[in-house]
Amino acid sequence: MTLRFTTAGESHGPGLVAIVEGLPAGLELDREALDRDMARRQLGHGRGGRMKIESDSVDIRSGVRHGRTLGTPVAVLVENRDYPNWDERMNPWPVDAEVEESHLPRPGHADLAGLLKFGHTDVRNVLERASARETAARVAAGSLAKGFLDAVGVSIHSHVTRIGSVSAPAADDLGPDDFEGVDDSAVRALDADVSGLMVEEIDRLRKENESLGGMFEVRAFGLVPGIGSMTSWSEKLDGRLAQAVCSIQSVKGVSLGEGWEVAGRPGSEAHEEIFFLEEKGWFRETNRAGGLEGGMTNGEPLVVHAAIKPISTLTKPLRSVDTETKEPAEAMRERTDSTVVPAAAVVGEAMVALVLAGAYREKFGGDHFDDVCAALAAYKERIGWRR
Ligand code: EPS
Repeated sequence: MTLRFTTAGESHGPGLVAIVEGLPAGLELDREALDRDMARRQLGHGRGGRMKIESDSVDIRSGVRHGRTLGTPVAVLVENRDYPNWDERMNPWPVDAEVEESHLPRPGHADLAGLLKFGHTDVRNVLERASARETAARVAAGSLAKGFLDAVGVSIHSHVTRIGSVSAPAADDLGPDDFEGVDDSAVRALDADVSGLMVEEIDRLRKENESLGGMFEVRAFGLVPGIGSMTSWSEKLDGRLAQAVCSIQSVKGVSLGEGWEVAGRPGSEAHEEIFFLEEKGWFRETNRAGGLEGGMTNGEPLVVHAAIKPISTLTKPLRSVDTETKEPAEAMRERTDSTVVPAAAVVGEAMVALVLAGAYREKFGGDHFDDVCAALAAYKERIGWRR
């Protein structure tokens, strides 16, 4: 048993759908936590006009009864409240209106490669699905995965570590409680001063018609060792996490723990020495590996970093080419955000949760949630895990 999910939906179509398969039966879901995650993804200084239109809520269409999972596929629907404004342009059926095509691909977007690949003439046929609006469905799916993980003692948190040229100071030993106020920051940064500087940076660059990228970090606490496997490339948890996080729109880099930093250090300053105490069991005093060794969790907190490029829709467009005339032209101009790094961090939590929940399902199996708990308890007993 694993956890699988897929999403469907266009940015300005009628709505988004996610189907999550593989949750055990009998898992109690927290409706407020689901709503909270959807709202958290919509926060963040630097979002554009669209967020004033949408207020995302999750409509569960299957797989849940009276607040508990049935062990069957869970289908969720997130409506696009902007759709009535796009009814003619995005209607699934032919309309009695002239709908203008867009022929001005944006550098950095999926527009041109998608147009060539699928043989479309209208850039909209590509951008609608490439849009980061799709992440609303991922967060809905991820929130279900988080619910499962929470029930087995794993919590997932995120914060923004960089926006444009403003970076947060490195904070190595964060615990779950350190993330309590992070959603109160306008940019989901942990430090109030840094948060203020990031807001200033966004405002300054927005005035210059620029967009901004940045970085975020996701941490997971409470993982047992041995999730994932060193046995095959496809089982390695670090590879699975990197793929999942890199699949988030605009993410261009993923590092695990101090992945980039240890590349330049001697081995003696790169690894986690191993300790054992009767009352504590196995433990480490450092976590440069970000909780992963050999493609498996090692029982320390999981730490994932992602780097995001600036949004490719610019209010001062870059040079492009009209795909019909082949003449030089400015890229298309659309309503847009200045930065999405705070929202992307919440999406990062969702993707990490989906990978971890899948790996837990593979390791501990079970059709009912009680089976999962029994298998997890037996495993902890066998390895002498005391946390
Ligand atoms: C997006 C462009 C903007 C964002 C959108 C992602 O939408 P619009 O083109 O309608 O102004 O607001 O993100 C969301 C709608 C969302 O819910 O996150 C893009 O091109 O990726």
